[in-house]
Amino acid sequence: MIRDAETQTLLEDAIRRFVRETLVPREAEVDETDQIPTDVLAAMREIGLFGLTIPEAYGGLGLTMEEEVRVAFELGQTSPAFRSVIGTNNGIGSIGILLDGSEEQKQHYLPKLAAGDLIGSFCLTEPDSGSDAASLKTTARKDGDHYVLNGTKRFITNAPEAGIFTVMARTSDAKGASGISAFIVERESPGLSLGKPDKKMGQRGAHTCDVIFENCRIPAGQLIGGVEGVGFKTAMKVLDKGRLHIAAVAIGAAKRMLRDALAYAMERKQFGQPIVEFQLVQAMLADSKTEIYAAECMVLDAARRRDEGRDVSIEASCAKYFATEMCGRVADRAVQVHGGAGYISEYGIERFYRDVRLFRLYEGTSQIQQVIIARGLMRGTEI
Ligand code: COS
Repeated sequence: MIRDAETQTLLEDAIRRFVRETLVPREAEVDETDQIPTDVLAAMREIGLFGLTIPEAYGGLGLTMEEEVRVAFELGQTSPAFRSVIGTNNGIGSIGILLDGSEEQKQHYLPKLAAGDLIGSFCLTEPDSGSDAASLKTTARKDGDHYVLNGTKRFITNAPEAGIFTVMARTSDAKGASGISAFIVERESPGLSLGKPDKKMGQRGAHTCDVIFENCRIPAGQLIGGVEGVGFKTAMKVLDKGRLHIAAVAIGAAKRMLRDALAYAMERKQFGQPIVEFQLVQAMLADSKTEIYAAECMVLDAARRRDEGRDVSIEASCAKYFATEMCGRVADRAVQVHGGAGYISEYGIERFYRDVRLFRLYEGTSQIQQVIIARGLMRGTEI
């Protein structure tokens, strides 16, 4: 549904207030404890953050892509750990079901995901299959009216908290993408276990770990959409949308870091004046603003194209590539503007510097986005 402009503005204002009043004051605590406090999680549930993108028919807010990226510009302006906790339910943990699931699967799982009563997770990456996703080795063997899964999935976001997993696994000996199917696997399935939580560089409070399948039996009805062999395409469509979302979050984070750098530069005095008066500092601020603006225009354009029903695979990769690399440059400049203060935890900018590094890696590295864009050009994508 397309909200009227006034309702959308109210939603963005409410999220902006929630970010500034409720989330920002708890950022340092989340980084130190590696946990999102339960009262914050409850407040996120209360204002509907887990179901932003799930259609209203299934209990969510049903945001369009443009509305979603505008909300992500706001949510991005605090620790990405908060966004990550709701990220899978709004993104990679629900989109596969939404795009390719049967009506029964949607009705069974989406309302619980939208309410935040169930956490969804996405299992594509494996120890030997990262960028080359079609080389995955996890198998799902049909056994009567069940499938039996074997294999290990790696770096799975929100796995420690998840109640369901969208799992890509091989259902035939066909090589590459065509042998892959997608399943919904419940946490309590016999033969499913979790590895130890990963110790990450940043985004503490958002948890990842291995998901291990050892003769894990699931009912055959858990095959997404009831069709074998199309799971890789489901995963790619999920990532097309996810990449636009990550691009928008990276823009939010860049805005926050620029705002913090500007505030510091106006306050900090050297050589008898605020350092913001020095043109070399001004250049870092101006370059950051220019690049943020460019990325914002890209993401909004790609989001509008997707809302028109167009294929945005290439635009999503362009947006993710540019916005996340831009965010890395802004993070680096923000630390530079802070000088020594940028390197100690008190000012928070070193935490952002660590947190945003992940944007250039997950949901496809920058180099994978370049590959997708270049292949598109070779196939005739409009220049
Ligand atoms: N939407 C729909 N279908 C798509 C698609 C998309 N965006 N991208 C590819 N496909 C289809 C192709 O059309 C092809 O179908 P046909 O065999 O019917 O022609 C099939 O999927 C295989 O595509 P392709 O040959 O391009 O696959 P490759 O193995 O060459 O690799 C890349 C494709 C590199 C793009 C893929 O492996 C990838 O995205 N890797 C990164 C994975 C990633 O982001 N991991 C992050 C962790 S998950 S959070």
